[in-house]
Amino acid sequence: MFSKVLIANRGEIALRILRACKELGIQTVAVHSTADANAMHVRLADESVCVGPASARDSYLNIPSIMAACEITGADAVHPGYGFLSENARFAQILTEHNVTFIGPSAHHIEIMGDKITAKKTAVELGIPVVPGSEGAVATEADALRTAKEIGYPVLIKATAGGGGRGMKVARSEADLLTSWSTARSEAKAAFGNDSVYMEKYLGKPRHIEVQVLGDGQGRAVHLGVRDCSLQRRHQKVWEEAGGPTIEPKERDEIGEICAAAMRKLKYSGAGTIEFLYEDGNFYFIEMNTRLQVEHPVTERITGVDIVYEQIRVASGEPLSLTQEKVQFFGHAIEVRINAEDPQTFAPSPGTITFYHPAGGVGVRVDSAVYQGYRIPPYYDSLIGKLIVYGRTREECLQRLRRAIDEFVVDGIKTTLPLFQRLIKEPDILAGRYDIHWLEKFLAENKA
Ligand code: MV4
Repeated sequence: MFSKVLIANRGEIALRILRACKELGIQTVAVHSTADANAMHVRLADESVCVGPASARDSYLNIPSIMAACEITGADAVHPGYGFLSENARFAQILTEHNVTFIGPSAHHIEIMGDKITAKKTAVELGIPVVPGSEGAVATEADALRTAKEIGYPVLIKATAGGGGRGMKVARSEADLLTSWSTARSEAKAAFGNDSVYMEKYLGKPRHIEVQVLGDGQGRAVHLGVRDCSLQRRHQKVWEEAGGPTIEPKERDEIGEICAAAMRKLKYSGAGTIEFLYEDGNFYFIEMNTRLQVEHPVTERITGVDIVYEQIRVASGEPLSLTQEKVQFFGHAIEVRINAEDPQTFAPSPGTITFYHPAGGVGVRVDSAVYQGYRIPPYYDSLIGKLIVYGRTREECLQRLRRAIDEFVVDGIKTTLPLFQRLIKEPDILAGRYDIHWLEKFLAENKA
């Protein structure tokens, strides 16, 4: 096991990792920007190193600075959290070359999944169902026209180097196709420095369902079931569920086992999430995230598995502590993301928290790194906490969520809590009747 882990992140996820390290008896090193000198993750770590100025690019994304922090403190591993350097293959490679363990998959696996065409080809080879589409890049006008005709309209053109929704264009008919294709190419070039695009059948009303996997890099892997993350705005998830509501246990086990078997074949190491679109009872792979995700606690809640503990264990070379038979699912969990944002416009709302009272009680978990008097800096993403609620049934979970939202007080800034107060009254939400477009339609129709 490691003796000292450097946490290359901030906010609630830095705390989450710190807590796992403490429970494992591992020393912790926090890194921070000058803007985060008073942050909770710095206070709770055994040691801390300032790695640069406020701008993330010069601090949390600054590889030489973070390498120096490893060197100075003698850390033997780095946990990257999510965002920042978590899916940077070069960072994983550099750490490995300096005999510091990257707590995550190999640079090779990060790279494969970072290129969306390679990811999809790999998925096909591993027997994971994918969205019908082009075989590889669509490089010429003739190629685009022919492929779209084969797939059938509407089609979606996606950037090979994209992901998370950036660089996509829909073509509804042949009349739109060449414009969509060339726009997608130039946008991809501008955003990623790579104009390669590919094409897929456009699914009109899917749900976003993702499978949590864990592998030990030695050919053992398990799945921890699915999460429904369809409630999103501009590719930012807002509310995530585990335990349903649409996916039956049998379907969950089938898609889960396909994913776990794929990870065994790949000898995947660490936590990963395989993202699908789900429509009319079918799963279609879209991409894989090779990191811990924001919404991992809902899976932890319904399986009892500590995902961060497992990540650290397998990174240190130990085999996975669980087998698929030992993974059991109980009840339902929902996470809502509390962002420092205006609940109507979603404009960021940094500032000082003048009063803070998190919800508590049975079935409630709060992952946050804020406290009363904390000043939220304007430089980073607006997530200030996650409220995770459990119930034996979805109904019980929703009742608890309702009372937990009522209990939660964050004063001095605007937060997304009032949005959840509205959502929890919506018949579609209560019935679990929503797809990836539901929230944006709701917001457009209910402008206050
Ligand atoms: C799609 C799609 C419809 N059809 N692919 C958006 C993010 C990226 N991960 C993939 N995305 C989509 N791919 C096909 N063939 C619709 C989306 C999509 C979406 C997916 C998941 C969650 C939210 C979304 C919001 C808009 C579009």
